Amino acid sequence: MDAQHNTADSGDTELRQQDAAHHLHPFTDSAALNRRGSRVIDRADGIYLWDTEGQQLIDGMSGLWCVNIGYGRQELVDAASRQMQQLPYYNTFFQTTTAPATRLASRLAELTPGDLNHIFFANSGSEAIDTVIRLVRRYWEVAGKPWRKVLIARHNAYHGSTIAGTSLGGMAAMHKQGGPWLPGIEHIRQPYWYGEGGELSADAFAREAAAALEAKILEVGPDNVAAFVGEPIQGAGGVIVPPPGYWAEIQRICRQYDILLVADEVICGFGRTGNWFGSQTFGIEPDLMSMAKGLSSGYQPISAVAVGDRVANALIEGGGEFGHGFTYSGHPVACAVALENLRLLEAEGIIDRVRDDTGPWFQQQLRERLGDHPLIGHIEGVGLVAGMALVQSKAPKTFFASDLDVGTICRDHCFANGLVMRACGNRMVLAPPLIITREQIDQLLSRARHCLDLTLDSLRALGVMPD
Ligand code: PXG
Repeated sequence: MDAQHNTADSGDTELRQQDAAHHLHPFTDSAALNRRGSRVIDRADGIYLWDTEGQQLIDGMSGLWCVNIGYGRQELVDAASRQMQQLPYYNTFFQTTTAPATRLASRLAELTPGDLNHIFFANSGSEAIDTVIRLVRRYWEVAGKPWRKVLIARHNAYHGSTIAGTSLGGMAAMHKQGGPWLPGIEHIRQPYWYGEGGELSADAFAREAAAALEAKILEVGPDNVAAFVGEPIQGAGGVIVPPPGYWAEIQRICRQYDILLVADEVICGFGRTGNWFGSQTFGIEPDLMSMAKGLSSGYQPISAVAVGDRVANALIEGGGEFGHGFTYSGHPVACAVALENLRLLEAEGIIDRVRDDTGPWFQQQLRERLGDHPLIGHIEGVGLVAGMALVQSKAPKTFFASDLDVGTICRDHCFANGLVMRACGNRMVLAPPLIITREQIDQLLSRARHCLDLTLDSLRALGVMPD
């Protein structure tokens, strides 16, 4: 697991030394990384990556859930280059705008569901989440209920890693480092049926998991709650797909208590689930929506918050100056690239194909080809995103002890054998670029099956699985 990369005669030795000496990586145990040396990713095309040692990898994670359109699109390079030549930067603070920022706001207003007609730009998903918190609290001040401050989110949710994003997210490991966290944030249980549903049917569990929201609202006091925030599918939490009925019930409860509903679409947005947004897949109409990643397919850092008429009009008509924004809000190069990305996603029918063809094929093949593997307890997913629970035994359902790091063992086999598949605890997740073909899905799943076999061998060698 901790094998050195073959650095002996590679030209990367110096790069690895510099990396170990000077580069602090995100979400990384630097000591462990530096013992082993970074893998240097060098180039990419379509769904494939190559490292500097010449190994080809299928990128089963679209980078970090973001390269929806795949690598190597010259159109996006050209859009950036044109914009950089014409106007590399101007801000949107001083009663100014740029054509790409305004056009992108207008396009997003068209694409987003319901009356999400107003767009605030930022640069990352975390900043979009900070913006959501500032917007909803400001909204209630302007609406004459400044005591409505509390945001409710879920355990095992991921909403970024700024102070606000970490506070709102429900990642226990993150909360253990560097608090105190933002006050006025509450968490409820996640809708993880396979892991936490016990003997309940999916329907009954959906009702019970949603009822936790109502219970929390009553505990906090309905008039103190500003908003509920949730990912349509929890991505970094391991691809937790809520059982049918959950989201409808969450929306009903929010409406009943007049609580703003926020969908964090940073992963689900831009085709991942077979519609433009996960909210459409789950039939909800949020009051606000955060988005990033697939907005530019990762070719530029950009994020946005779509704001519905109710909140936006209150702020526009009664809010005066909103004291929030970033130097690069609406960066013209990022907006130009995002516009071109959205144009291509639509013009090439990429999202329709995920909904009607490659998404269903991926889901069906996953179950058919991996479902019977001794390590796979359960597979859940929609479109081109899926999560698989690794289990010690299927019946009775027995999860691995978390300190075994079974997910990491599997991930390392994948990396060594030409596949990027991410581990979230003891769940393996896949979210390949949306341009993946049926043949490439077959190739991906063959590699995944092989790596699961290698993981089983490793676990047998450790005496954790029977021979
Ligand atoms: N919301 C959601 C739903 C996300 O998935 C963010 C907000 C924050 O976005 P930024 O751009 O600030 O990273 C995310 C990001 C992983 C992983 O390993 C997931 C994310 C980021 C980094 C790693 O699964 N999601």
